[in-house]
Amino acid sequence: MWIMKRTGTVEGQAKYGNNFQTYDYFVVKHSVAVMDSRGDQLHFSDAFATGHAAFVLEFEVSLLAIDPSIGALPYWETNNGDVLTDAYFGSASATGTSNTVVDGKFANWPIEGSFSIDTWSSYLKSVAGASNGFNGNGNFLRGTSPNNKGTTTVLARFGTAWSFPASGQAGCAATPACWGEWYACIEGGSSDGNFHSGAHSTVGGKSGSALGDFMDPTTSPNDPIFMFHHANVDRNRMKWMEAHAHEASVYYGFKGSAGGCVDPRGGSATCASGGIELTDVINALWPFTSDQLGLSGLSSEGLTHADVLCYVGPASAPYAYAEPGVKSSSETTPVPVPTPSPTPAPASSTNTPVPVPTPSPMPAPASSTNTPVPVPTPSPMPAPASSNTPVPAPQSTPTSTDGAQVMWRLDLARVAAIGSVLHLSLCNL
Ligand SMILES: [Cu+2]
Repeated sequence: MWIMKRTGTVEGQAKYGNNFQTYDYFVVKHSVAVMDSRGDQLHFSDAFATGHAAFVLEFEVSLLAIDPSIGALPYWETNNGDVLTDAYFGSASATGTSNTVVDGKFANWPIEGSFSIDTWSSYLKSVAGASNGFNGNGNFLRGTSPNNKGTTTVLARFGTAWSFPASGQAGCAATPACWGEWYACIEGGSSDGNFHSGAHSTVGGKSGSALGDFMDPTTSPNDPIFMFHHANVDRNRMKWMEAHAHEASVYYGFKGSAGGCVDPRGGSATCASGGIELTDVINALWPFTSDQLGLSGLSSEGLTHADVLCYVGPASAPYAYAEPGVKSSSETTPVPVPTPSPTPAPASSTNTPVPVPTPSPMPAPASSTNTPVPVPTPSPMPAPASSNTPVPAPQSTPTSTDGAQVMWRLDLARVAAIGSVLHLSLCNL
């Protein structure tokens, strides 16, 4: 991770290949998603888990491009002892001047202090109805909403250590019926508290108008603990999906904007006005490609929420999570970053066979239940629609001269009716 922090994009990609990205690439990408003019593309809605799954996976792919022997991105099992120590992530509250983190493996971790979004403009796509509202706070790579007036040039934490019991995690993984209910559970719906945002606010903390970096909702990836916490949140998503495999054919009840919003701060968050439906490209202003995520089952320049549900699920993702206490068999060399808990095992190193993603039958997006033949949401991406969307296995050979596109539409219509029935019974739509 220090190599990602210290190496420029051109140099890094020349050395480690095109999947190398700088650490700040991820901070800025997250910030652009949060400040999208349509509303937050990654939080408060059904888009949270698909968006962060893509985000963490892209980060892992970049990390492994530098050193494949790491095996996988470790996760922070939040019940597994105190990792906010010198041995791991450094202290909270932090012990340096102005609450800077000066101990642990990320001591004096730099925060960009001469930030300009112009540096990143080549990554931004043109999307109808959307524009980027992020340009840092002053010269800092920190957020403006809420205003983070932190001015330290290294990572700051004002909060305290935090843990969330394994029983609470297990409850969220097992109990909620549908996708949105799982999200509500991890955002405070558990009797054990708030599994996702609780870490951000408790560890990050604030002092006056300066937010701890992990608490700044726009630029929270500035704190490296973000990646390890979100790997664990993603582990919970995987467990929930595994426990609800019978909902796979209806995209686990993903409802997009129809599912409403969850505000972990207890307010009334407004859902984004676009970008969070099942067939929308995730974070279209700065999308995730199948190459960036190391997905071989599809080819896409802009993955949709549906794509992630199909290709980054328990049976299809290019990684899997080892249980706490179980070492990945890929750990033949010491892991450079201390692992507070065992690393998730990459698919190739587990005993569990990982089937080639088979996104059939094609479930119907929630919004399509009244429409026999849903039309895919127009995508700003240049890739053809048929490659952007999981295509069900053909049931019969199409006779139309329109070829694959017609086949796809027919199959979608065929399962749409089935899907809507299941949806009604499973998710109360
Ligand atoms: Cu986030």
